[in-house]
Amino acid sequence: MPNRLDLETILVDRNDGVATITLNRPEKLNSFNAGMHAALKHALTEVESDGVTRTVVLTGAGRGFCAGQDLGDRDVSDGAEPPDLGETLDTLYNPLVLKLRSLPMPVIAAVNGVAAGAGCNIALACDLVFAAQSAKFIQAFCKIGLVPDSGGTWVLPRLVGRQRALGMALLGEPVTAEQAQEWGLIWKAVPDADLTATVSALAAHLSTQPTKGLGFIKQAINQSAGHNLEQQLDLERDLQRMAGRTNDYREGVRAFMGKRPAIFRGS
Ligand code: LHQ
Repeated sequence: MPNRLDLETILVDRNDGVATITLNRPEKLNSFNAGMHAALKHALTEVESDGVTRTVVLTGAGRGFCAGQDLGDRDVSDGAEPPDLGETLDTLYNPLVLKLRSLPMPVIAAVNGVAAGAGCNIALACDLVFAAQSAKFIQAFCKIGLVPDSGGTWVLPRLVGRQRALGMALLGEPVTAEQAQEWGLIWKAVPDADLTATVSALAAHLSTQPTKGLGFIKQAINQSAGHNLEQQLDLERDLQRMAGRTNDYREGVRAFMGKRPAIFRGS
């Protein structure tokens, strides 16, 4: 499989601490091929290390967010060697999900339209998910004989419980943005026309907040799923120790005591 970097498939806009990453294969509902995976990996590596990005927004170009894997990318004709989809997950999707979850700043998914298959689960790997009211969340895998991947079987029961997770995964029916919000699958459904402004305002706000502290919060919540209470208390202690050594903690307390707005630098 080629792993070339197709930069046109991923657009990156950086502005005042917010990096907006747009999946850009609209004619294929932003489904993933190897080139788009490589470009997204490159973009995420850059925003992680550029020293200025304090919030990441992930969205899609055109009428969809992402329809998962590009199904035209595999030879499924009679006589063709069966593809090793496990390898695709190992090398492309799993590292992507882990990267989104471990970025040391908030990642917002702005789900502008349908999020299907791995596209749905990549949105759910982000920290806060906003969706346009017309967007739909579809665990499409069962329709083509596959298993929800990209963390779907892990995140769904944790977010919405076993029954709804199984309903989504076994039936592959679209879940509306409003239903998704009601179930706790996503943070908020907003009118289509308001999605960009709502997410931009939130991203701008988050980029003025104590970025290191937000990164520690994200780490604590993410790790809680595999911890008992004692382990989690230990983790909170370790993270709080680090948070207490940040400049932003000092600034936050000084601003509170001085009855003035805090100016957080993300350090
Ligand atoms: C597409 C796709 C698509 C290519 C729409 N591929 N062209 C991981 C490991 C490795 C391999 C296997 O997969 C995985 C993880 C996965 O993600 S498996 C699940 C893959 N995704 C799906 O099964 C979803 C397939 N798409 C759909 O069911 C529909 O397109 C949805 C429900 C997302 C949207 O339906 P509509 O709004 O009616 O749009 P459409 O079907 O007309 O799609 C628009 C165009 O996009 C169309 O092309 P065309 O040339 O006819 O205009 C589609 O063929 C193309 N497209 N999804 N995944």
